[in-house]
Amino acid sequence: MIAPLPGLRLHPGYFDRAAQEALVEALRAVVAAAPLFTPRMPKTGKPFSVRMTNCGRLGWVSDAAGYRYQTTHPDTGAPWPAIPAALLHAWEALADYPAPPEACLVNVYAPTARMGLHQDRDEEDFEAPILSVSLGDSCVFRFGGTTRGAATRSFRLHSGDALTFGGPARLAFHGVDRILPGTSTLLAQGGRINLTLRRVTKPAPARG
Ligand code: MD3
Ligand code: FE
Repeated sequence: MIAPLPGLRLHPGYFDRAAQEALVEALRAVVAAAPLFTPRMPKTGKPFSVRMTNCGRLGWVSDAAGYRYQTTHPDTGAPWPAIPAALLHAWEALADYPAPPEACLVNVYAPTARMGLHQDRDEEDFEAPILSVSLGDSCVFRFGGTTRGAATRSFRLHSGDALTFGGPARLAFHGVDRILPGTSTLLAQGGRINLTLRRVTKPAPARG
């Protein structure tokens, strides 16, 4: 048994079924304004198995030129739609951080999609936690230490779960080993959606 890194907080079932359905409706509007795109690996251009979009002032994108945050959709050039209010409320309740999130990455997993072990380090501000919300089919989530070689452990994330990653967990390696098809009835087509809310820039210091 590997001790989890301090700073990881799991809130199982934070969103009840009605709240999950409302989030899916809000995400339909997000995807209508900002269509899903297939990110590609820097340099190789190899496509991710996960499709993505974003809401918020800044969106995370990846293509042959690299990983970055930008204010516009890579295909349409339009600004990203607003972050749904229910997610802003969850950030206020769970993030313990004095500034709002700037980016909400929407990852859409088909039943065979996965995400390799990685760190999230394209942000300027590592003091803010990351808030993740799972919807749809459960997945096997893998979580390790702050070096690639550190021991990892895996656990399942279910529809409606919220997690915050702050402190040492903010820079932990993590990934999604696999989706567990047929474990949720939330999404008619099956699969999984993950929402990741992040602060990207450092907030202006409070004046006093
Ligand atoms: C731990 N997404 O978008 S969410 C990502 O399920 C990403 O789609 C996965 O990793 C997904 O970058 C995992 C949980 C998560 C998100 C960000 C983290 C865990 C994290 C950042 C630091 C440590
Ligand atoms: Fe990540």
